[in-house]
Amino acid sequence: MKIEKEQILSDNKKDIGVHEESFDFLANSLDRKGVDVHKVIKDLSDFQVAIPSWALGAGGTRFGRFSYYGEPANLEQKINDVGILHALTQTAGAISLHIPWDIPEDYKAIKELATANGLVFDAVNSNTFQDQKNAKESYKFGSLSNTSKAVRDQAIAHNNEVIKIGEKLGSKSLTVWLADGSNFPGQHNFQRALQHTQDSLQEIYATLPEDWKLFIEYKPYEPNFYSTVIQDWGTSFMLANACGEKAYTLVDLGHHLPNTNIEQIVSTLMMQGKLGGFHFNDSKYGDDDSTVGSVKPYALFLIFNELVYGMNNNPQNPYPAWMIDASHNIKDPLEDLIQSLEAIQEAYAKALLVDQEQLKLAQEKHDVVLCQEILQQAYRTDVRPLLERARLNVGGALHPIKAYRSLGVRGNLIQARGKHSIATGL
Ligand SMILES: [Mn+2]
Repeated sequence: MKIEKEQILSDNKKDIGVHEESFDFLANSLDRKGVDVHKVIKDLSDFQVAIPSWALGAGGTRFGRFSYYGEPANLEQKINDVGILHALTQTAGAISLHIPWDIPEDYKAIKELATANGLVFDAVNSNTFQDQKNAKESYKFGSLSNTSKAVRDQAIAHNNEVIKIGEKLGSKSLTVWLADGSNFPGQHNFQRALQHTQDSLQEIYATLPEDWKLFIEYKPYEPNFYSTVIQDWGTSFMLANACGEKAYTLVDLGHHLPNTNIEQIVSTLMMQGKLGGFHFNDSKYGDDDSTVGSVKPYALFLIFNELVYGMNNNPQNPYPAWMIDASHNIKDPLEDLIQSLEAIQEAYAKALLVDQEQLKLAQEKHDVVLCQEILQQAYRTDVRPLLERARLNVGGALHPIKAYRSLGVRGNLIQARGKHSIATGL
């Protein structure tokens, strides 16, 4: 199924009057405050978030998995699904492939399909957290950190293979997330596990093409419950530095213990020029894969405030690679992703409204009350008309969820693919 521009245009007509009224009201009031509304809208239109190839089917837990029906059964269908998201939101202009779940068979055809859907290939993701069919060695006790050289070599070779696949697609970065860790005290010699990981990452880094980046994720626990080898941003940062200037830390919102000050981590990494990638999701307890902005929207805004500050003030930090990293257990994955994209844009728009000059003055005067007022003034602004206008300007839907439903997308997908197609992935 492909959504045509005309379908979106005609769907938009129903709500255009209400949009124009609310947009004019907001634009006038922002204009009076000295906000360059056109610049904000342009920034919103330019902001593109990659969709991972594993997020398009229903996810599950160790207790079960419930299909959502009409799931994409192959890479072509996954690209089509991201194309649908992009057509509606004009914000999902990239796809991030997971290897080996989504190895293309015909590279030329896959690239053409992506281009036809307005998509580029973002970071490729390796997988050394599961054993693959016919694999000689097992990752049960770790991959890049394993005490066995044969296991480490197999994991390094896999990452090198992923880079080669990414090169053929036009990707420019490799994301490494390791499940490596220990379940019980005494199981690991922490120093040896970390040293092996560093040596292995350096070997992978050595084969990285000149114009590529290596992103290193961290996570405090899960699937191992006593220790994780790359447990926090400091460890990731240290490993990135040990690899070289093309290696960066990747922040995944779900990979922190409750109440961690993620905005401060973002700020520190950007100051050091080492924030390479960013994975969006939301959580209450841990890596819950909740819809972005559904639990802690104010925290998301504070994080975006630091991202915007860093993008404006830290030329030493490259433009980060953005991706949604969540699995969807009970919602229609496409609707969940639309909600996430909307929440990301909303937090970004609000962060763009923060009066940085006034905030700096208030900070220098130690006017703590005014500092909070300035942040919350931006946060409390209903920016949705700006998002609508940003989408409208580039052919997207005024209200993506509404359009998705009125165009009967899921029904069409079920009709085309059948009820019981299942996507590869989590
Ligand atoms: Mn992630």
